Amino acid sequence: MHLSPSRLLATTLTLLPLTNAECTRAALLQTVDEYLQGLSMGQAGPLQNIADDFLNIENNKTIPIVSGIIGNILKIDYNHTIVDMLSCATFTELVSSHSEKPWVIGTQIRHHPVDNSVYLIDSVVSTTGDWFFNASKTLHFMQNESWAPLDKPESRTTLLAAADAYLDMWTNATAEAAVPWGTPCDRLEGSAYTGQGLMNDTCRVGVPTNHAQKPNSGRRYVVDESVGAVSVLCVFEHMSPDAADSHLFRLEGGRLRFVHTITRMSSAGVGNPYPPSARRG
Ligand SMILES: *[C@@H]1O[C@H](CO)[C@@H](O)[C@H](O)[C@H]1NC(C)=O
Ligand SMILES: *[C@@H]1O[C@H](CO)[C@@H](O)[C@H](O)[C@H]1NC(C)=O
Ligand SMILES: *[C@@H]1O[C@H](CO)[C@@H](O)[C@H](O)[C@H]1NC(C)=O
Ligand SMILES: *[C@@H]1O[C@H](CO)[C@@H](O)[C@H](O)[C@H]1NC(C)=O
Ligand SMILES: *[C@@H]1O[C@H](CO)[C@@H](O)[C@H](O)[C@H]1NC(C)=O
Ligand SMILES: CC(=O)N[C@H]1CO[C@H](CO)[C@@H](O)[C@@H]1O
Repeated sequence: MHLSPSRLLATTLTLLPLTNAECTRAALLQTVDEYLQGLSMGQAGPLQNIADDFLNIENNKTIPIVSGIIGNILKIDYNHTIVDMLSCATFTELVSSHSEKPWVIGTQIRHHPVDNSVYLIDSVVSTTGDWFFNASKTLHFMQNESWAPLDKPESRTTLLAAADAYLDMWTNATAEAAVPWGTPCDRLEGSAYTGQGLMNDTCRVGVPTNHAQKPNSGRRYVVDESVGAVSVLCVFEHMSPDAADSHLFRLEGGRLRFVHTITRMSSAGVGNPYPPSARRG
């Protein structure tokens, strides 16, 4: 069939928006900067390009962003971000240790690829009283690790399989054998570390043996092949009450090198990011 010039023009015009329909790394990192700026200022104002269907989830509960952690003024000591271009998402871990109210936070931010607008900020927010919480220790250990880009990126399939095998250990007796344990491997569980001469640089300690437990459910992934990292937010249903959890894994040469965990474990449980006394103003 022969296309008339006007038909051709129409086709070109229809296709034009599609050429813009892609996730950009700069836009993802821009939002992370804005989010960190917002936390530093104690307000959501710096966040631009928010989608109409935006949701803010903290510790497995949907709450207005202004009622959440961003209402506190944080002095951020450390931040580290991985970027998932396929899912158009990022994961950022950050530590704020120098105050009466210290925080260790893991945040996934998801964007619509069409216009890079933010439709979800999904965080695990931990503070005093949470699982092995000690922000200055966490800061010290995090700052000592290298998460630099790998010479040879890890495949998405390898990263997802490793993360799932690890998180399946609570319910599946054969999952432990499927985890690509590395040597050395350092796990930072809250502030409890297996590196720096503390536990012989092994991550294969304290692994669950009671496989009748409830699952680590509702897993949300952010995968960065270039640094061999995968972030998973989920709910630890085997804790009582349910605990909001963040696991960040780093593989090197296909083997597990680092594991970071942040687990919201207060008596208030999932859905109560922090007590009212922690709020600003
Ligand atoms: C986040 O970390 C980067 C270095 O990785 C640093 O340049 C930046 O200032 C940090 N941002 C904040 C808000 O602390
Ligand atoms: C955190 O750990 C450091 C180093 O072990 C210790 O000196 C400090 O007292 C701990 N902080 C709290 C609040 O427990
Ligand atoms: C971590 O600390 C050790 C000494 O305890 C040092 O040899 C190593 O270079 C440090 N690594 C990084 C990435 O800071
Ligand atoms: C348990 O884990 C193994 C190893 O990853 C896997 O092959 C198997 O399918 C899992 N079983 C269930 C019930 O998920
Ligand atoms: C580290 O390994 C040595 C030698 O195998 C062992 O004696 C020691 O108990 C181990 N330390 C820890 C904390 O597991
Ligand atoms: C808001 C939210 O994400 N709620 C989830 C909390 O965790 C349970 C168990 O995984 C889910 O069923 C909820 O959807």
